[in-house]
Amino acid sequence: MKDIINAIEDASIKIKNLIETGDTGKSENENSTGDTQLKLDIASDQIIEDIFAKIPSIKQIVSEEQDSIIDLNEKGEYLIAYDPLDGSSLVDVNLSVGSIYGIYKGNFDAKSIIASVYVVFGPRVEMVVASDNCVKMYRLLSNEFKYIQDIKLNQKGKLNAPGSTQNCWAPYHKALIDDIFNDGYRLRYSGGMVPDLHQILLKGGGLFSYPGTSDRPKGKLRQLFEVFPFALTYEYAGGKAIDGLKNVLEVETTHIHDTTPCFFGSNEEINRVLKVYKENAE
Ligand code: AHM
Ligand code: MG
Repeated sequence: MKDIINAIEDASIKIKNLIETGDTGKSENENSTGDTQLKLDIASDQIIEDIFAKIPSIKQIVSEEQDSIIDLNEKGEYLIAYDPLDGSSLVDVNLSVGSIYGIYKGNFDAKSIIASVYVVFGPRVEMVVASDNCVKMYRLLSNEFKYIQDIKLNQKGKLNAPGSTQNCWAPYHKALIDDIFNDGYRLRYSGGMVPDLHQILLKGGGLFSYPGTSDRPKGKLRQLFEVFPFALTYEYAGGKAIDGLKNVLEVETTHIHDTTPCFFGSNEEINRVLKVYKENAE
């Protein structure tokens, strides 16, 4: 596993340079989800693939930016699903973005995730590794990632990050979000799930939601590349991640690009979501 973390560190230093100097324009291509790829998406995907291709312990990789799984080493132990540059459309307005990696053993599904890593590219570059039941944060200092702290969530937080388009929310979801604000929670939503979820983790707790909506009943966020890796991080930090009705790490994957509604947070906020969603389940 150490070789994979080292590879992610190397890729992140290259991606940091790409973000600082690269062209933020659109490419001619669409990815499997139908999003127009930015040149930055394609270039960061290539950086990661080239680096992972040299690691013998990696059996297969799959990227949010690719249509299918790439076989690397028959004898490799690990499968890695990654989103090379999540929130890439925020680079041109100079907001934070991130990379997300889910490390799986056996299959690309929730039951098989064993570790996850995300990297935030903001005013500072930070890497958060969830493995062996703990969450550790590192910071890029003089071109090396140095350990800074473990991350633990409180039982309850103060931040609310409600994703997607409000006019597509179910009425009970809107009522839930309104109630949370009426209890004094502060709005914190940048449109990049990496910095938004990182903020909730570091400020002790709160709620990030990306529900199923009238236009996207299964939400927007992708299971393998985005949701399962962060679900593991939140669980290991002492919080929870659900799809509304159950632990999101019980959601079945039928296709590598499947999406799911998702809620990440500290325990009190997640229990609140569960109560409302259970009362309103058909
Ligand atoms: P991307 O992978 O195309 O960058 O999309 C994922 C991003 C997440 O980072 C973020 O939470 C979400 O899309 C924001 O979507 P919305 O603007 O619908 O709230
Ligand atoms: Mg993404």
